[in-house]
Amino acid sequence: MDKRSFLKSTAVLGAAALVMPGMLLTPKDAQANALESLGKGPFKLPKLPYGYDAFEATIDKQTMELHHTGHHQAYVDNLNDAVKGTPAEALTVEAILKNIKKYKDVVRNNAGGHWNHTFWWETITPEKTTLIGGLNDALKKKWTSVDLMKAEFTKAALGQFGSGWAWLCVDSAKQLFITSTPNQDNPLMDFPGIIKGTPILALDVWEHAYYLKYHEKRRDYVTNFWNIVNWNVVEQRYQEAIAGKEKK
Ligand code: MN3
Repeated sequence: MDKRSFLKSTAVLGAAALVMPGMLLTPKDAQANALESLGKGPFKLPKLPYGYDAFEATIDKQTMELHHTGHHQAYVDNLNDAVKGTPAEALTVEAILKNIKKYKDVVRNNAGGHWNHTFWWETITPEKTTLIGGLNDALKKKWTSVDLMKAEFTKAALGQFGSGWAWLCVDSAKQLFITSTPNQDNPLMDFPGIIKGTPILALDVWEHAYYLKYHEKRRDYVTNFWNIVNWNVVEQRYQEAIAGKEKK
């Protein structure tokens, strides 16, 4: 290949690598987008405390990377766009969620998406953690055994038709309960149809969270999820919830 045709083919490849709307992002494109959008509004994509390949046995690297730099980044960007020039720009996500009825659907979907994913990254860990302490006792008191709690949670995760989330929460009477929400709704939202509570554990059951590895087998994904739960974080959230501490 001479220099001219080399340059020509490189230019064609360069054009093909541009991200067009609706195209499936490669991890590299998604990362470039993520870097480019940093600092463009009050809401930021959190850095993860582990590598994208940290969960290979449960969640593959490509899914982790696209989920973080593609999907979560999009919720952050869309939320920043949606609140631009409004008083919500100065609020925390929690404050927006608490009064979500005041906002348009675009804020609800993207504030929910941003909060839910931030919560989700903190819910999982590649390190082995053990369920001990006050939450362990409370789960057994409520469900007789931790396995029965997991069974009810799995039912909620599988029963959520289409995209959504399954949640383990603490209610205002400090009691544990399990629920699910569609789309990017969550139990912090003051919205008709949502059972309100303080989430302590969540599972993303959107297909984007598991489809590359599990395809239609959502049950296998839910079963494997228990291997990566960060019980230290879930215990801490439980203790804060029963102490009445919540983020403003
Ligand atoms: Mn997701």
